[in-house]
Amino acid sequence: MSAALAAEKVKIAGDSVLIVVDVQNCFLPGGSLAVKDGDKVVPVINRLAKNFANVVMTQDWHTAGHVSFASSHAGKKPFETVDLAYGKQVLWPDHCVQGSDGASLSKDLSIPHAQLVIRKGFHKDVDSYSAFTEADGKTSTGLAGYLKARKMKRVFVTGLATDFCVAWTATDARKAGFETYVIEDACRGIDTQGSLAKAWKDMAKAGVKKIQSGDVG
Ligand code: VGL
Ligand code: ZN
Repeated sequence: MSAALAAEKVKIAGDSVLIVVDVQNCFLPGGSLAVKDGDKVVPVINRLAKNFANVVMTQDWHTAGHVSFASSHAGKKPFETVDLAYGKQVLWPDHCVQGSDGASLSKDLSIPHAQLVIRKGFHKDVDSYSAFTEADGKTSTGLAGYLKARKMKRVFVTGLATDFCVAWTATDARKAGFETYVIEDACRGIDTQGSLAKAWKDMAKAGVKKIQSGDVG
């Protein structure tokens, strides 16, 4: 890191919360929707988490036969899209089915002090990349209310996948009024049809700040 940047460390305070997005077996090597190098985020997140008094984790938590699964749409394959009532939906391999092994958080996460695990995507006909608002753009998960009740002001987002659940969570955190950082080296992306570059562009436009784990102190 440059000397200029080192002087500008982003301070973690009592009103800062680390959000660990979807570090679940399905998104890790060997999982049904494995993110390339997804496991590499785990040691980085474990290290970061030691510096945060406040940690929230999320869990993608779908019904069997969920609308986001390609298998629920005749003739469709994973990574194709369909138009649903709430907009365009990317279709995925079956993943993170409630109560399944694939839906479990990685056993290598070491964050015993995490205070809340928020589950999302549990309505059969609506996806939820964001930990704040479902893909219909209006159904709240309750996370913004929780964080506000806990007097949180700064949100640091990490986890999987950069271009979907991390990006949507970070953008919605900004919309809810939180100062929002995404820690790039604590995330990995899926990158389908240019989604990773687009996600970073959209996040920047929303006022989300991109930093590295070494910038936090
Ligand atoms: C995710 C695709 C489908 C994610 C979840 O965690 O980024 N991506 N469901
Ligand atoms: Zn999902």
